Amino acid sequence: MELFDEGLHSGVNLALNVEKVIYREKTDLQDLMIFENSQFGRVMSLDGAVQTTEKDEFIYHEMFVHVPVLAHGKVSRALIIGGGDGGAARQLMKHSNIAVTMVDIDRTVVELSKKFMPSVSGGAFDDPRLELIIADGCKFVRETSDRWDVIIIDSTDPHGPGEVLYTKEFYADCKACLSPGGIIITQNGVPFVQEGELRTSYDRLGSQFKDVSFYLAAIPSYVGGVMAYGWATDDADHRKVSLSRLAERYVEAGIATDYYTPEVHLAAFALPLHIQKIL
Ligand code: AG3
Repeated sequence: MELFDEGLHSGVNLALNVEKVIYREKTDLQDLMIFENSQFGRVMSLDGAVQTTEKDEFIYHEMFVHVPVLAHGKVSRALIIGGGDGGAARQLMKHSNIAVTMVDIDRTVVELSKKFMPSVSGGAFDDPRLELIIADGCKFVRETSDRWDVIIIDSTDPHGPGEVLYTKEFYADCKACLSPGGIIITQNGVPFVQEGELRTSYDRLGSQFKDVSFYLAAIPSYVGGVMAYGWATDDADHRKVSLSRLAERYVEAGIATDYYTPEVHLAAFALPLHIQKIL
């Protein structure tokens, strides 16, 4: 049987059985593959790195979305940079009063996700509250004069095309697109194998925002242990939100989740010492 062999981190490879190739294409922008695996269901990879799997995407996307939205408490507009599979958009759509702008560079990812992994976006692309813009996210935030309460940077890792989405300049442009008290969340890799990336993001986000931190979740298809989400805002109160306040907001939002709970939300910000020492 063919093996998908991810060599994203030096010295470690993630091998997944390719039960069946569903789609494979090298676009102008990236090398894309969708295949079937008995543990993870359908798996989408870009440039040889797992991006999304049907079975564990709920963990990644619930924590990406509900943590900032419920910590903030008054989100009416959210911006997703990347996230072409529609997973983050689906989670945002669970909140009835949120309008979403999504900017992804590659229409192919959107179309293939809709076609071959429909549960990931779950109809989000057909929801009138979602505006999809196919463009370079970096250029978009530089040029827009719009404002959002939450910006979710759902990018690939900082190698190749995704690299610009980890620069100080990009974070500064994002900051200019935030409404007062807004929050930015980033995909910051797996600290155990991407220590340098955590440190760099901490410095770069820290140069722009008053309150910068990380929170953690284990995504089974991302090798190396827990993954870190970057958290950046000028309103330090969001991170200190109480459990009772979060629980109230969670019930009021009426969202169905399979990973997120208010308790998990607060616990995710507790950083093990070896991670604190990187910062
Ligand atoms: N965004 C995160 C990709 C991380 C890849 N890293 C890895 N395989 N360890 C993917 C987009 C999901 N919406």
